[in-house]
Amino acid sequence: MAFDLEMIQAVYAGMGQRIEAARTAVGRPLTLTEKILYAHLYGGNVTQSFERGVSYVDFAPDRVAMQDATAQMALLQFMQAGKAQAAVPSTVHCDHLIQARDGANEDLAVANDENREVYDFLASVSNKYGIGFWKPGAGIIHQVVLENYAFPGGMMIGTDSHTPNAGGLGMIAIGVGGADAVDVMAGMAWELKFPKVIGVKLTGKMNGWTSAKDVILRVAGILTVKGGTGAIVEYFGEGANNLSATGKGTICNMGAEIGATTSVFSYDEKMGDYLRGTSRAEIAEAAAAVAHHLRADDEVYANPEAYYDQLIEIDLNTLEPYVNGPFTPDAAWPISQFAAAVKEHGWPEKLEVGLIGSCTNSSYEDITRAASIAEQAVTKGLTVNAEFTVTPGSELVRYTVERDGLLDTFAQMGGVVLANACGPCIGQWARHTDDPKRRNSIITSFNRNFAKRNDGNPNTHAFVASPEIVTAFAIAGDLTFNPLTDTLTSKDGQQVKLDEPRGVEMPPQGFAVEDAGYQAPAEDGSGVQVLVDPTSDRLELLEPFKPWEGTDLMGLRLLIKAQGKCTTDHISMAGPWLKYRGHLDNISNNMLIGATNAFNGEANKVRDFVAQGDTYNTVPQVARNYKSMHIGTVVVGDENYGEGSSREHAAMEPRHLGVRAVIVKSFARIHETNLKKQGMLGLTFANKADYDLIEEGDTIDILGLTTFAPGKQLQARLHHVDGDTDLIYLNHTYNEGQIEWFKAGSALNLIRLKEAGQA
Ligand code: MIC
Ligand code: SF4
Repeated sequence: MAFDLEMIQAVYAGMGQRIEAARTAVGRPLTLTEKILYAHLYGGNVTQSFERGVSYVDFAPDRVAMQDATAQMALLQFMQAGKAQAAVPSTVHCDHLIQARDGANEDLAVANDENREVYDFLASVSNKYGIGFWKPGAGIIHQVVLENYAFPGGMMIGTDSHTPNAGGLGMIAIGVGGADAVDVMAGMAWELKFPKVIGVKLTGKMNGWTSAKDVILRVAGILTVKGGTGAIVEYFGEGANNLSATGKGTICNMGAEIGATTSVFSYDEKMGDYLRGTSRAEIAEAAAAVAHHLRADDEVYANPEAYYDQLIEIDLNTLEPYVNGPFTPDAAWPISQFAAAVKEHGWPEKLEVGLIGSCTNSSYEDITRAASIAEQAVTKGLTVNAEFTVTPGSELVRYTVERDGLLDTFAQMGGVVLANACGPCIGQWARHTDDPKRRNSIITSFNRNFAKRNDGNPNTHAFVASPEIVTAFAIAGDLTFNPLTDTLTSKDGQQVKLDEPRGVEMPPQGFAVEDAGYQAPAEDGSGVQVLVDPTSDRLELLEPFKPWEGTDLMGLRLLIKAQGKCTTDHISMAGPWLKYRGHLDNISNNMLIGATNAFNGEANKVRDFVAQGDTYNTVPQVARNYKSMHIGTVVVGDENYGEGSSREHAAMEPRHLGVRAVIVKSFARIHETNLKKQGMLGLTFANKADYDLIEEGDTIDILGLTTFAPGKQLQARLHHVDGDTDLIYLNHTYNEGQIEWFKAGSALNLIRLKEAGQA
């Protein structure tokens, strides 16, 4: 599992000169984001300055990480690229496919059995292409990356939207779709629009019940789910230096929920502590030696308004704990106002389950703080009124907290320890309930709370908070409880108050683990066979998508006009569907089944205009019907379409089922790129009000494609059922290279043509 010290030293050795060149090119002091980005230009030399929010830039990330649910598609694509080895250090992490039901050991055994074919596939592809493989049970990708691979000033991409977690160790870590990972593993440039930079200045020091999680819950309330789009969030100020590296990780992790490209902290002693504590003292030393490169220039901190595109200030002294939700992570309630909000909105007051852990909140510090509350359930003689689960982020953390007696503490309050995996966070939760449709409330220390995400029940109101707040709520079993001010009645009738949480950043006896779960790849993988059974329902080799036909697209059918929130969970649901992540045709049966049809307010019920008798059917079925008649389709959507996950299935499924264009009011970054990579048209209404012109039964022509060019609008002609037509204008963000992807049918088609010397 050895981290790559030489690679890291090489990054540091080149940094000074590149940053100096960047400062000259840009002509002003640099933010930390700019330093790291300019130090990672593809080709190395800094010869020009780039405009934030405008220039497309080629980067050379240091690493790639993939989790099992996205790695399947990423590696199926990589296998088509014709390379012998991954060009940069890369890892695969088996974390998403383990279903939480009875507890860690039982659930892991079931997962190993049920997913054997997929795990064997991932292990053998990894072995063949020089990719490190973390077995099921080793932990959640982002926690394992933080413990082993993240380093200050580095740059990585990961096929998961919470990859930014590594910003806690000062890394620019960006969530992408699998096709992007293929570029980097193939040794090609990875392209990103040079981001804007949002500064968040943290002053003061947290106290009492407030934790790092509350910083990001508050920021989410300020910026909303789309406020970070196209930007990197850079945290600084004395308050930042007081936060543990893992606390910083929590903040960066959940930056995904505001749409940020990533989030990052500058190097400080807390990062040094964490690196030393996780057996990487050499990196701490190397980083300390270049610490001036691992922070913004002094002028930036002295006058932040002048250098950041937007500035937010948060005073940690007065920051309250937050509870965010339900159904969206940016509905932020300070704890002092939460009970009133619960009453006012009529959310179910009884709390049924509290769930802690996940990639967001699994550190030693998190566990100790939560345990200090759990302990009081016993010492103060309290009844625990909700179910309680713990998902450790990694085997390293789990082993260590078990050794230190903390898991026992949770067990004593009735907690169930689940496998080191995503579990309930991604709907891998066989929730014990008598009625899967009941209105109910749960609270988690995870990051997302979209409808149906955890247990598939649209009536589950999921709230997000810190682990210690979740634990306190689980004891109370009541959402109107405020642990800071309210008392609970003990078993012997006393009114008792919970003491403030106490945490320990790093284990006093150090981390320990018996088997971390890592498998190194073969030195020479050329002889390794990767087998995919042609009859498998879990894995399917990919067929290249067809290139563009060279004409405008005439007579497309409107498949669905989606209304309101349409996240990747709505477009390609997770939970039970995760098992088809390596089989494009099978997983396509979940396409857009969660999206609300604007014409009838229902999910997964759209009109089929070519079926016998003009009927309604499910979205995938209607798409298949049009496809079988060679009729292309269009999906129309609302704001921030495709928010949430990096899963490229949300782009590949529509591509596979014949959707040609996705036209929306606005996109989330990763999803927009995923559409482009798969050869789709991802377009936005030039005039957002034109969304209202789209009528049920429309056929749509997409015009202007023969002169498709960067910055030049396309048009759509809408043919309504009553014979009327409308001509509307569509914006796009395709650059020259991306237009080539569209023409070739996908980015991968272009790579393949290039490998074969035909492009
Ligand atoms: C998520 O949190 O939504 C996931 C599941 O980790 C996804 C990745 C996936 O869909 O496989 C993400 O965040 O990118
Ligand atoms: Fe896993 Fe949840 Fe983290 Fe996504 S957010 S990586 S599903 S734990």
